[in-house]
Amino acid sequence: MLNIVIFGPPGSGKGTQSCRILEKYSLTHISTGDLMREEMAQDSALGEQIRKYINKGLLVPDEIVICKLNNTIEKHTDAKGFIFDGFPRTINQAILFDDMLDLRATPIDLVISVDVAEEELLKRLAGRSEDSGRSDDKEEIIWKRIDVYKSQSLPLVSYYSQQEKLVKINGMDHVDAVFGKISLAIDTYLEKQEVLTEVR
Ligand code: B4P
Repeated sequence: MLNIVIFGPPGSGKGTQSCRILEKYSLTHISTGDLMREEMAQDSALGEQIRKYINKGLLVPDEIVICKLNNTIEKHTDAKGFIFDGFPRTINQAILFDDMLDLRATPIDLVISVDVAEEELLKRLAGRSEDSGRSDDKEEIIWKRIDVYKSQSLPLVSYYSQQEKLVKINGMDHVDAVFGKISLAIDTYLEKQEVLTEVR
């Protein structure tokens, strides 16, 4: 089982890189953003509740996100591992997630943190807004999402550094170059695990 978290501000390339990672390492992709958008698309009461947060650039309440995530993990009993895209996003989510994975004896292996400068984030998301149809890709909401990232999600960098799971990747390059750096980090981790298994 290989569990990878991909972490970063909105527009840092989490979704873009996740698609490549899952293909190369045969992982199951869980994007909490996609789970929220799927619920909104169903026009359910829960979807309406979620929409109120997303359209303001705010995080969806932890209990909603965690419930959706847990149900999705449970559907994939045959998964060789997961790429968690956009989750966790708060310290509280990270603590609950650690407990959840402890119960399954499948801890997080690596947290890949993708760093991108603010001007570049704005450029990318403004570019995406032209054809994504995403209600949260508007300039004023993008700013709010970046603020929320800084205040609520950024503390996760030290949370996972303390657990020695964090790898920082410069995401300012071309998509292929960023993926090359991420692959190197994952391969290095897997090689270390192999050596440790041989020694044991
Ligand atoms: P997400 O769906 O995670 O949205 P995101 O942060 O914008 O990332 P995304 O993966 O879509 O974009 P990417 O950086 O790949 O979350 C949306 C909302 O859902 C949140 O604001 C929140 O309200 C809610 N939510 C989700 N998870 C939650 C949680 N755990 N708790 C609470 N609420 C939660 O790409 C952006 C653009 O950049 C694309 O157009 C892409 O083509 C481009 N791009 C990517 N890499 C590039 C590169 N290297 N160079 C140039 N362009 C690049």
